[in-house]
Amino acid sequence: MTAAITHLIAGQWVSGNGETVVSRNPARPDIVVAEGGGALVADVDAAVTAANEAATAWAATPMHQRGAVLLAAAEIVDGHAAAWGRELAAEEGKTKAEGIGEVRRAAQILRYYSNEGDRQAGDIYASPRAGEQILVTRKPLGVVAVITPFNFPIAIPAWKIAPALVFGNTVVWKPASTVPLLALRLAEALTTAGLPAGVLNLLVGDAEVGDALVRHSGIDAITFTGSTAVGRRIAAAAAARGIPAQAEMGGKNAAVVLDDADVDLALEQVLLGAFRSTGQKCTATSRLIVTAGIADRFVDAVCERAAALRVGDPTDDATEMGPVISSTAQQNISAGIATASDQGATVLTGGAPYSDARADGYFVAPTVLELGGGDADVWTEELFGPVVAVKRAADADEAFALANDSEFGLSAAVFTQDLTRALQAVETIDVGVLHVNSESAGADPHVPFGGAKKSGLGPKEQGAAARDFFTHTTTVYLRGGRPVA
Ligand code: UN1
Repeated sequence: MTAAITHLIAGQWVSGNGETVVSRNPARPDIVVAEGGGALVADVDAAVTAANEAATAWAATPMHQRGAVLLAAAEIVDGHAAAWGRELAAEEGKTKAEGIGEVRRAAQILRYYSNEGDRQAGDIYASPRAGEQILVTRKPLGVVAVITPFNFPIAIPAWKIAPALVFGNTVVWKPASTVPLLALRLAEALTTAGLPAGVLNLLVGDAEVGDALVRHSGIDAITFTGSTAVGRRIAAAAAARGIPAQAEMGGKNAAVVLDDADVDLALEQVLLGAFRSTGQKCTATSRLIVTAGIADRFVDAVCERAAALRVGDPTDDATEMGPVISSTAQQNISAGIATASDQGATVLTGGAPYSDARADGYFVAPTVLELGGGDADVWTEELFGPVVAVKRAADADEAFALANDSEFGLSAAVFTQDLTRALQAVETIDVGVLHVNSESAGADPHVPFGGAKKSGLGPKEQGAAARDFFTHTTTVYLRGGRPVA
């Protein structure tokens, strides 16, 4: 059944008068998951106005009370994990098990931030002057524009919206227009949980709506996850207006497998990192670096397992990898593979389109490419699909140097049983998230998430780092009067 796309403005669910937005099942594009009129630029104004009107009362609501709304929403989200996880798989294309896992993860994130009232709210410093203390208090920024990508349709929105709200901000949210259904589910959960009107506004629309939102003078901060090109434009627009922006962007994440690795573990984790979510994670493993002693054995095994992955309809229980999000994505990834071949890469497995029933969906086969010494775009540019580029290294030092051979620095994985090498990786690999003996993707809500180098702009996300972005500080020089004699 096709769901109707509506928008949430000032506590009202309204239909849109913009161009029709159609969300299709990427495994079976003839199936329309959700459809409805998109938002118009005029709706952006209404939503930002509503968020501004709601801001003062929400900021004045005790943090514990704001957290209680998030906790109630977490219960609703958890209670719908099976149903919404299936919808997520049908709308986005990751497997049902991953979809259910993601919905549960969104609930976990909401629950984590629901407890923010129980955590430290600021700092206190000694004063050089008698009778004085110096406090650093935290205040909300105001209205936050939240712009989220397709690949985690409920978890990434939760990890931006939950901290924005608990720290007392109001929100205007524009999700990727390819995943409106899951956006509606999260917004419904929050309103049913008791969020006051105007505190969260949801607009489903195209890039023009996103542009109008980031340029609106009523917005006080922008948080974005998505492509590097768009992230930089958003950060530039924010800088021009003098408002803070947080942009979480691309990755070209390496898995480094050293000769002494636990091979079975490394194999399992590299496969998960590369092909879960069809490789559509900014933290996915898209480069594999293997040292000479095990390279032949390991690369063969990766290819064998990749070729054996069951690729199909993500709502089928047996499926291990679903399609990519859209026909455009499918074409870009296929073009990337073709360019790699032209530049001298050898396709070890995958690479070719499906000619069976899957030809109707946006499927890309799990693909492993081996690179020689020359330059190859597939080594440097994010393809955002199930494609891994392999390079061999003579030894661990060269392997770590290759891991750093990227403009990006989001995440990396290192597989070794040698503590000294693991510590060397911690010291030398320049990334925001490093996994030792686990896949390059994955993030817990209570610790910072974000990239080094060109992967991110602005403060990191999650955990205590989220507070740095979603609040500003007031330093209070607190002195009493003269004691009454
Ligand atoms: C994860 O690795 O589980 O867009 C989360 C992304 C990241 C989130 C990754 N911002 O893929």
